[in-house]
Amino acid sequence: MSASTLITVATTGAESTKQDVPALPTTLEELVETAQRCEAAGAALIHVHVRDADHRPSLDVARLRDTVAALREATDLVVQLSTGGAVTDSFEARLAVLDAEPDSCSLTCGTTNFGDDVFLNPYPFMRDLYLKARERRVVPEFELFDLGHVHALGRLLRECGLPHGGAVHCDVVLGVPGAAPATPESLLACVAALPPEVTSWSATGVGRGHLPIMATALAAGGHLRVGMEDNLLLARGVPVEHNAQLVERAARLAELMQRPAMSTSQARELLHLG
Ligand code: KMH
Ligand code: ZN
Repeated sequence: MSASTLITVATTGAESTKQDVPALPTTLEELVETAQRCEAAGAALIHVHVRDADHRPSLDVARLRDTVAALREATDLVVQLSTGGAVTDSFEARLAVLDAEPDSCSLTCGTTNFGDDVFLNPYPFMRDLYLKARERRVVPEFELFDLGHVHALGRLLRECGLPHGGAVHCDVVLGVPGAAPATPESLLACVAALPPEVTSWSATGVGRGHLPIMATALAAGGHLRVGMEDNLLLARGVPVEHNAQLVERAARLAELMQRPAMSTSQARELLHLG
């Protein structure tokens, strides 16, 4: 079991609107300020979705490049761009995210119902994204929303070999409406089925399941992802005002479990980033 805990912060996502959630960091200035406070609170990796001037989700490559550069300038966080984007984004636009040259990218291992929508990730797209990430020397983080995604990850690794750097890090995302629920049982079933190539894993609970998922992940040797992409309430009726609150709580729990938050350099070692 890793002696320390990688804390990833997923600050923004593509689903909540600025109008509904004014505290959501949607401008570059807000994102950089958020990243700095989250790094100080114990985060080592930032999962990024960018927004356009109207606060709408965007996969514009110039905007993504500027964001990567600004985050590198202002923090030492590992910068991960979402290739999931929004459910309306094309495969082409999602593949082009890699042209912004992040350290890491998300790679979801299967199609899933996503509320009333469908988040499309057919196997040939997963493979194209995986091969392009390796060619661009970007380290993928495999997003697993369901037990079937865990098996699809195994197929990808068997058929295509290891990713750039050789580390295989995945994030079990539970509680998406339409996918596996955010329960300790789901998390442990997914973890038990992880392919042998996996070198580390984290877990995310969407919505109110985030606390039991965090506690289970820490107890089972996993790492943590928190943030306003996944959860907008600190407790019933108490909105999150800043992503750093969620990171601070995760870091406190990790410390109590005697697996304190890892530094950004430890995160780079874990993920085999140069
Ligand atoms: N916004 C979701 C459709 C990812 O970042 O890779 C996809 C998502 C996963 O958030
Ligand atoms: Zn995301």
